[in-house]
Amino acid sequence: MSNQFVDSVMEKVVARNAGELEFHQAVQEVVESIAPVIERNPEFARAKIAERIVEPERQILFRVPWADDNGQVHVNRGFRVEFNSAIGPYKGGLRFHPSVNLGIIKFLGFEQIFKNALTTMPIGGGKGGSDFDPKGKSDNEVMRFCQSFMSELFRHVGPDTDVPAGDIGVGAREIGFLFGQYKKLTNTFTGVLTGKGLDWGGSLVRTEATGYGTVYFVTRMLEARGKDWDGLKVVISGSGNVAIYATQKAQALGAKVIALSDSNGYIVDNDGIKLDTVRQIKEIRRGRIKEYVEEHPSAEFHEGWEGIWTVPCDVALPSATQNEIDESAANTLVKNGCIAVGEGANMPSTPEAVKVFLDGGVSFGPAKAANAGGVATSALEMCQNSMRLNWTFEEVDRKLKDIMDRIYTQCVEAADAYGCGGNLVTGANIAGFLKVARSMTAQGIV
Ligand code: NDP
Ligand code: 2IT
Repeated sequence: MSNQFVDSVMEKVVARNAGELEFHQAVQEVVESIAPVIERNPEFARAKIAERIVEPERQILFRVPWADDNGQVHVNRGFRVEFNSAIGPYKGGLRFHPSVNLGIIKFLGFEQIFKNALTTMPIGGGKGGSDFDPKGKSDNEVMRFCQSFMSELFRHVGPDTDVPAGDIGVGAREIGFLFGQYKKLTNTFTGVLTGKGLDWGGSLVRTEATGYGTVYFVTRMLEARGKDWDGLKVVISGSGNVAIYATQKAQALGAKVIALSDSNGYIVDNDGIKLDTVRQIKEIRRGRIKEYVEEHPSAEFHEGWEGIWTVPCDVALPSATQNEIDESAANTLVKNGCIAVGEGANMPSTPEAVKVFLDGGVSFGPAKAANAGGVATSALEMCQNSMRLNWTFEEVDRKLKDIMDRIYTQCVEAADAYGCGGNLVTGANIAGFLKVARSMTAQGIV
């Protein structure tokens, strides 16, 4: 029955979304996990919850024309996939990267449904973005692009409808330009975006939240093995928002972060990464990670991002992009003694890599649980915007920590309840699914 259910859902998903491999991959994992839930809850089967949840409620594709500093006109494609609103307004980031296509936005939007449910906050799932590449563009070019993007998106979003935020290539600068254009077009000052600046409606800790949250989640995984961060060697891929603040928190808890990367290659500093240098390069200069070795000549730079997983470590926090750890990289990590993996990025491990980790006794924190701290803090930003007041750093950080603890507990309990104790992948999928499935059932066939 389980296999039949998985095959029948997947057959339709593949036929209806041809060529969208990342989307198929994300759906396959969830559908496999929830097969026993459907078997135990016939009302979900009758209401065709699984078949409905894999179909976005709405998909918006639009033209984004803009002119560069030389007056040349460019045309990009904009996306917003409003996937599921059963438990709250659509919520999820915007990704600006040349690799963006509909399948990638759909995989991210689908993951977001379950992640957002796990946060315990009232937020539905959505994702958007563009194949625009902010790298090498001037601030004015980025501003014109963002204004053009929002000139279409504004009619589809709103503080009670759909609330975008950042993701790859979208940080404080882009959120500022997007917010300014939304405000101008609608003449309203609302919490329509999260990740806003602290002077104009942003929340303390949102910048740090995804990286911090991942480290809080892995703290619980380590505790279950009777360990803490003190003295552990940590490898973190990427050197963007998630990687930087995962590094900061892991270091604060006593770990030694020895490697970071970008799409060109990776640095290894066996004395421990000097985060001030990384922040100067990435956040201020918008430079490349290889510039780190100019200031710290005892560190090494290696061409090629894939090699980072050959650096021996106790804990790996993949925090760059999807499918960055394949089966062979996972085998290398296990062989080198890695005991825990926390996914800061979305779907960074291939299904084969996940199997290697689970079979190899590695504590594995799947993305939709481990990196949920970012969107959870976005929901706390929405909360503060609605109340028109701001919490202190300590208050938001304490709430974030509580949320990550509750996510961990939900994953463990759901895995136990379905006879797969210790498997947080299955646990996360089941716990996230149950909340959305109950809500969809209660709300009828809509
Ligand atoms: P940033 O744009 O700040 O940083 C992305 C980092 O990953 C850069 O160092 C980038 O290098 C590197 N990278 C390596 N390969 C790729 C590739 N093929 N495509 C894009 N980037 C690549 O993004 P974030 O840190 O915000 O996001 C990193 C991951 O975390 C993503 O998977 C995102 O979906 C996920 N995430 C982010 C959240 C957030 O709040 N920001 C919340 C939850 C998950 P380079 O500069 O060379 O491109
Ligand atoms: O993948 C993610 O959870 C994010 N990029 C954050 C989304 C958000 O709305 O804060």
